[in-house]
Amino acid sequence: MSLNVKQLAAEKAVEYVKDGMKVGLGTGSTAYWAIRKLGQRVQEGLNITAVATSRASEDQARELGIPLVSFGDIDSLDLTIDGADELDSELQLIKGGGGALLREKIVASNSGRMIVVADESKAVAVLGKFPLPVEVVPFAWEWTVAEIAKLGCKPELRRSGEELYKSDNGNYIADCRFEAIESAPELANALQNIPGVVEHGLFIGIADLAIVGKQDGSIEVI
Ligand code: ABF
Repeated sequence: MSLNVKQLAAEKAVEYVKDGMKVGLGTGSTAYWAIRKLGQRVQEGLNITAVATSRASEDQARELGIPLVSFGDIDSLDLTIDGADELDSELQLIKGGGGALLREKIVASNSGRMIVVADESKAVAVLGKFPLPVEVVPFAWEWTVAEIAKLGCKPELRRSGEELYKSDNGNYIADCRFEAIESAPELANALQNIPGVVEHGLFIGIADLAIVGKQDGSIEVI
């Protein structure tokens, strides 16, 4: 049976959670294992409060008895643990494959620390093979997507069966294939300047640590 490297990385990250912390819960199949482990620690007596980055993570946390608070109750978080679609050696990330990039960025940006949990397939030399998710408002999305394409990618609007996919915030997601992103900060800046772009999945200067699980059972900390 192959090793569950996502679980390996996620459970290591949960060791950073201490009593009394306010914790951001990520989204995706790696963050799932972190939430599961946190739930176990809460049942053993760990005292934390949490906010979630998606409805799915919120539901999982609630089922496990992790105390959830609303954003108005706290002004920041101590630590967020979340997955990524790609990460490089400078801790620049592509996120949003799960569609929760906007909420994930708000939560991570308001955290004292962000720990990324991933398996080794996510660690790359150059970002961009994974199509960069860009959240756009439905109004005039065709024009917004045409502007994004001018930055050198092939955007495709994400679908969910027959329908266009809608994020938890009611927006569309354009998955933008760049192949190789030479300067993530420049691209981030250009995307932010396009009206209609709500947020993009480049996380720059946000992550503090990445815990990468490997198939040989080891863990790399970046
Ligand atoms: C979220 O889940 C994302 O931003 C990213 O898209 C995804 C990673 O998922 P997984 O851990 O399932 O590969 O964290």
